[in-house]
Amino acid sequence: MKRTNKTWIKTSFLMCSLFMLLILGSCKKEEAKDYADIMTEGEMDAELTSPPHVPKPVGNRTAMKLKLNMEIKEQEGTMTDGVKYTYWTFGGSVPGSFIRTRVGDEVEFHLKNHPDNKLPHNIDLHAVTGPGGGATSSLVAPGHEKVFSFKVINPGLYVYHCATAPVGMHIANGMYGLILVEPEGGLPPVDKEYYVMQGDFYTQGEYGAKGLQPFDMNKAVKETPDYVVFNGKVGALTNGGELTAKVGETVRLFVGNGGPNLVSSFHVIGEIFDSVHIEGGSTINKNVQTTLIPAGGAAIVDFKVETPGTFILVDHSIFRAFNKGALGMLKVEGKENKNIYSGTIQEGIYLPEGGTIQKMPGESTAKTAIPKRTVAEKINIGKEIFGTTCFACHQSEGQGIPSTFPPLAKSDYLNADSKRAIKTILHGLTGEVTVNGKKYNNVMPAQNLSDDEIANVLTYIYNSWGNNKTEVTPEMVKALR
Ligand code: HEC
Ligand SMILES: [Cu+2]
Repeated sequence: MKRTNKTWIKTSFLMCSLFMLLILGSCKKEEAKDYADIMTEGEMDAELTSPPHVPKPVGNRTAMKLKLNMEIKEQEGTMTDGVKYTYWTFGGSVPGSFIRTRVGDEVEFHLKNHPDNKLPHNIDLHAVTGPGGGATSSLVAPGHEKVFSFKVINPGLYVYHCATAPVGMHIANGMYGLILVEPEGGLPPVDKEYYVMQGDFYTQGEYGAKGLQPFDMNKAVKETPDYVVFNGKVGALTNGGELTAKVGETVRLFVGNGGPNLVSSFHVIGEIFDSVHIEGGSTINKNVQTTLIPAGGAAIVDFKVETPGTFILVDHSIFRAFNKGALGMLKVEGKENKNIYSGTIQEGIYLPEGGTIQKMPGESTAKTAIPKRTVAEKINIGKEIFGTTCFACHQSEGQGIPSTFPPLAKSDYLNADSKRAIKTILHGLTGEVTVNGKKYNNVMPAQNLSDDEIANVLTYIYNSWGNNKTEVTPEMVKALR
């Protein structure tokens, strides 16, 4: 009996192993499928789009011959308010036009160098199997056109860039973009698709220094950029350029990093990537918070948006986001879903050392009568709140940080209108504001504070650092909530 049992186990083990081997074998074959021999059927013009848009999905179409016309333009553009930069572009945008193909396509690439340009350029596409990724066949002088052709045989999301010497300088000036090679049958459909690409820029003036800023080779070599941005400029994805979606939709971001130097720790504040094509390849990672995108690399991130709100795209090397421009927005509209995100349920001040206004759990703000406070009491409490909530951005003496966080000390903006100041704290502030003659174009998130807390912190600020001594009351805040 024992013996038969053992034999049986042995046999089934052997069978299992054989079976596994068979499965593995067939899997392997599938992965290594050779697309070099796929025949193309028919011909069409490739659709090109500028960021943040992408051409329509390939769907079920067969491999085809794609005629692709790309024009190189050297042109002046805006880096941020009052700051100009001479960009070198593929197709007139930074990043360059998005190219969408399917595996097996044969691309006939026409690279045109506009006659008004000053320099020769070429293109190295990481999706190309061949010398220089096309660079060796595509060097083209101003007023000329070069044609070369290639077959895309590996599915994935790939960077392309100029590779003309000095290569770093051509990339630093914006000469990069993405080419997508979809697998057979296409990527799984989603509701929204967008194109986002990070790049670092090196200017002779510091961040925000006005005027036309020439490229700074020294800073580029030292890898100390003044700007790190999405889609070629500060604020490309804010102030009307926000990406949008509706609650319940699935969103796909094709994210690239042109560099030339920095690696991106790509993150969306308040979202988790349901799936990520790591490095733009075929391996899918699930439930990712931050994905690393190398210079000259890419990733495809998919997620479903379940709650409304503004979700902030950042390079989580976070000073780049708040001080160098690597910040974008995804605005999601629709019905709240309290199951997934409750919003603030309870709020109160936390003063570990003998705080006077702690609240008991469950006590609702509405029921608690706010005690009458003297201006001096308000200033005291307000100072604590400032030190925990506002100070990180506006700094300890309300002096702010040039070009990034406006001052609250002697702020003409603050002193001109206390209602506006209250609303700023209640609802946040984005878009351009001018404070003491300097422009700011950044994001202040809405602050989760009670009427009383806002009254106290503003009274403190108005009674400090040379401001106009306004007293703000909880009633004033309530009226604007
Ligand atoms: C995460 C950073 C951040 C925090 C925290 C923050 N702010 Fe701001 N605040 C900003 C930014 C950025 C702006 C400018 C927004 C723009 O450019 O549109 C701003 C603008 C303002 C303004 C109007 C402009 C001015 O300088 O007068 C006031 C008033 C203000 N904040 C008050 C506060 C108060 C009070 C708090 C704390 C309760 C606070 N902020 C917390 C970033 C922040
Ligand atoms: Cu170039």
